[in-house]
Amino acid sequence: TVPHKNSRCLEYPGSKIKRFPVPDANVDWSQNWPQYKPVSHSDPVLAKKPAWADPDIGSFSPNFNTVDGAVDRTSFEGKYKVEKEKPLNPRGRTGLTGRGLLGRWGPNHAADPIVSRWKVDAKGAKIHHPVSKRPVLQFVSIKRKDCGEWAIPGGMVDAGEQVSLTLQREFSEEALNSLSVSPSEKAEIHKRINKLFKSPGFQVYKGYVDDPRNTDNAWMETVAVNFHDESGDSVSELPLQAGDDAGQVQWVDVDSSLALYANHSHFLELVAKERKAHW
Ligand code: RP5
Ligand code: MG
Ligand code: MG
Repeated sequence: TVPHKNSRCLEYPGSKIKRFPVPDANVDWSQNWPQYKPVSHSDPVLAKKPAWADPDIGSFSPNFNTVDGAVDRTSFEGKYKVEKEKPLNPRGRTGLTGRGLLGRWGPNHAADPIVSRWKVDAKGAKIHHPVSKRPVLQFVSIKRKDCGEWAIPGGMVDAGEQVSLTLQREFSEEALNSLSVSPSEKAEIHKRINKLFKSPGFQVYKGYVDDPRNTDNAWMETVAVNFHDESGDSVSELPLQAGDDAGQVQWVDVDSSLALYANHSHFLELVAKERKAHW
């Protein structure tokens, strides 16, 4: 695997803090590197002890590598190491210790719903890409409020929550924030969304996310699932409306030139391959 990159971004998100620079060759923990002096950082929001976050280590010693009460502390990457009571990022050094903006020590589990449809012309015929000659997929993308980057409308799995519910809940919160619609329209939206998310979907990816918030002791992991509206008459017709941590929402053409948050474009590449779509 390629060494994580966003997890080594110089300036830590939401702060002016600079990570200790980690060259590609020194990412892996197995590389002995006595000069490594990572910066310690926990966002001030964690000091307020929000419900979604762990307490500080010292007063608190969670059961790592297990499902610890309602909190899943297992990693899709296998068993991670715990050193001096702190879990170690399975993909290696990030130049920063502590939790930064993340709530959990170790893996922070998220879910990414990739809702797709075929791009069609006015007559409803699939549009093929002039170069690849393949049909073009579109997916529901949101513009994140925190960094302004376009992304999949994903979010954190709440303690004890089923991932299938997180997928539907986050999509509804971020892309279908139906504030201004009538109760009957709301019911119709609900019906279509329920139906789409009850379909099995295609599990695109399960594992580490190269997220800029990652640290040596806390990192993002996700389950990305594709829900596809093949005939284009279900969710495709719903009015999108940005909500929660999304500033904007729209259908975006799936293409290899997409610059998306974290490693989300990799997930879309896998969707395009699976559906034999343009990439
Ligand atoms: C990414 O952060 C995941 O892939 C998911 O899209 C997202 C979850 O975090 P929030 O959107 O809740 O900030 O790593
Ligand atoms: Mg959210
Ligand atoms: Mg989100």
